[in-house]
Amino acid sequence: MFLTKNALPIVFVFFSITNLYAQPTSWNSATPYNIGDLVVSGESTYIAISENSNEEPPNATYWTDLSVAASALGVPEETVPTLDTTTILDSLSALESPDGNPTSVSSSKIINISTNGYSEAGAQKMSAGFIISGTENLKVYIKAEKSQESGITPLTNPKLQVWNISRTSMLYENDNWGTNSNVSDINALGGSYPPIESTDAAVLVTLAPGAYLVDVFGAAGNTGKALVAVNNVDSTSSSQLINISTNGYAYTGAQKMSAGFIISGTEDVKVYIKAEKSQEAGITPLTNPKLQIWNISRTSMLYENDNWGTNSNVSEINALGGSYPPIEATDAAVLVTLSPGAYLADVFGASGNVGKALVAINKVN
Ligand SMILES: [Ca+2]
Ligand SMILES: [Ca+2]
Repeated sequence: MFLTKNALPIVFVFFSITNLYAQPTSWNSATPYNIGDLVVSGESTYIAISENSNEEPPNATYWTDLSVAASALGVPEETVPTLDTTTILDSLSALESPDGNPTSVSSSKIINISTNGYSEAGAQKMSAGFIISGTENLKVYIKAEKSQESGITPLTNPKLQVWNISRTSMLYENDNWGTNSNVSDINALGGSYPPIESTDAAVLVTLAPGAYLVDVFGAAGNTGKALVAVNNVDSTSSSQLINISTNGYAYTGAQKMSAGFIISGTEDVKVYIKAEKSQEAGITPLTNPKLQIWNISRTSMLYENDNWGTNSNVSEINALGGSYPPIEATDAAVLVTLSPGAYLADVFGASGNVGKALVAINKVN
């Protein structure tokens, strides 16, 4: 789909295709099409995946939406027609869902994910993980703020470290955000991006596709509740954030752990959210976590789950495979389709118990 609320991507994609390749033509019932031909039908551009004539798109046997192909391949839309047919077909077959129907891939993105949780000492610190998918570098803004919630013990003077996923290399470290050499760029982000207090921590960095960890802890070994946020602030990169998880302490009531995320774009996104008992060593885990998804104003609870096996679509969760299905039967998860907007995911013990949990938010289409 070319239609998106983001004006820059529209212009970029449209002119790239116009300049580099033949303009896609309107689909015509009398024209024979070869693999790789581009046509416009309705509001979408399609690429032929099989020779055909008089097979009007959408028709998954002969045509694939260009944005779907681009997502499957992890490349910009304008790159798809330059690839060899085998590469395109292989990537699309990998998208086949268990029922044999091609999976639709949303052009909407998760652009911001944050977690309010407790950071305790040592191994019990709060740690956020995230994945950048795609082929291009992505500018991301990461901050660790003293929680401004009421009725909690805040983490004063937080510090953050960005590590590679294997934790063999610390890539960035910041204690107080004003000490960054690019602090003017952080201020220029505006809105709620710059941290609230001078002792909050932040970095604005460009990262290659891959998986990363962000540790948040008190600069003086102190503990308390902090907000860790990872934001896609890149208006040109085709890469995107597809996953973020946070390991943090969930207490009761206002001291529960809460993750927030924003979906930008115009299409619905299938999102998988889970709350797992932390499997880290040397910590007190949150046994039997429960999960609630709220609208951002917290006026409406959209979904609730205690134990993931009770979901009516549990077979779809199992079909996600890999590390997606929760580890324990008492872990919580939902696989839901959400419209663009802002949401909250609350994590807490099902019986008022407390401990460390993992909350993860994944875009799965
Ligand atoms: Ca600090
Ligand atoms: Ca549970």
